[in-house]
Amino acid sequence: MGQPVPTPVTVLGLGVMGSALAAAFVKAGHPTTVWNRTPGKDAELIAAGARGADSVETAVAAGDLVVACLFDHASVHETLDPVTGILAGRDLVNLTSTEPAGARELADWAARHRIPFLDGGIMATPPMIGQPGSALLYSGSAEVFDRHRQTLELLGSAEYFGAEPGKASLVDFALLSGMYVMFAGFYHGAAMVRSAGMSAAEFALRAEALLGAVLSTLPAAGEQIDSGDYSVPFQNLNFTKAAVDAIVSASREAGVDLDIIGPVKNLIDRQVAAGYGHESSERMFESLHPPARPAG
Ligand code: FVH
Repeated sequence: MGQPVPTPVTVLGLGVMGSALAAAFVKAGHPTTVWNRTPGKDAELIAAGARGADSVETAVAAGDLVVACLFDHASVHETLDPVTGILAGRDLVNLTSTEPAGARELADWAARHRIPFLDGGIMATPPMIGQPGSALLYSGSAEVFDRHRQTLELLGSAEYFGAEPGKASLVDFALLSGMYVMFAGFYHGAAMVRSAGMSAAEFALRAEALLGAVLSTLPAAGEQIDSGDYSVPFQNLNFTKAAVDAIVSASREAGVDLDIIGPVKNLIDRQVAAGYGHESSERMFESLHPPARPAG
């Protein structure tokens, strides 16, 4: 039996990320057609073996799998609304960063136009595409995911989160929120130590070591949050409150704004005021008024 014929892929959007995606498909031998709104961004890809299309219509017509990697939700509609007739029956994977509600809206739009649709979130930077550590999250049509799983794995590990089209985007944004808040905490610390003459670069080495070490406690924290039982503390809220109050005071002394650490103190204070000081610090999660735990 011969090798399976590689799926013809179309990539719409040749920004830094779209170009990296297209390059991964070309490298793996997929017939790859590329299109970009502003001409001239396809030269390297064409030199590597891609076919450049001068219109969205031509590009879409060339692909069994159409990957959109555009600026935002509005640019996806601007690009695809005029070509729904040609897209009908072709598999569309949207890798443009789109909010969950936007992903659901696109899924409804696609269903109305008979376009099998999968939404995706990219947990990687452009140079990471196709390299170990690149991860892409998908939700929407299981059929599209199953049909193209091997092709999608060329970009990074491919994880499917189910038929609800907004779920991959929700997980994507939840992960990014953790990342941004962690970096903001680093910026706060760097501002504090600057008052004593330490550079951010020097502080970063220490922060990297500490944060790297404590990250391994996340799975246990997640399990405790899911259980809803905070009665056995790893570190109790009274202890954490004393530490964060001291950080607030040291920050004031260093002349650093409390915009980042202040809300953390508020989360703790609300639980302590409610009488939970002897329970685990993970209880500050409850200050966020999370929705009820899923059954099971
Ligand atoms: N770059 C990254 O690290 C992140 C990683 C996580 C996921 N994001 C998302 O990927 C989408 C594309 O990101 P990008 O880095 O390729 O972005 P740019 O280099 O700015 O390229 C944007 C492309 O979108 C085209 N475009 C913009 N507006 C329109 C429009 N109205 N109609 C058609 N195309 C449009 C733009 O074309 P041009 O300006 O060259 O004509 C670029 O091809 C994005 O959702 C990230 O959040 C990347």
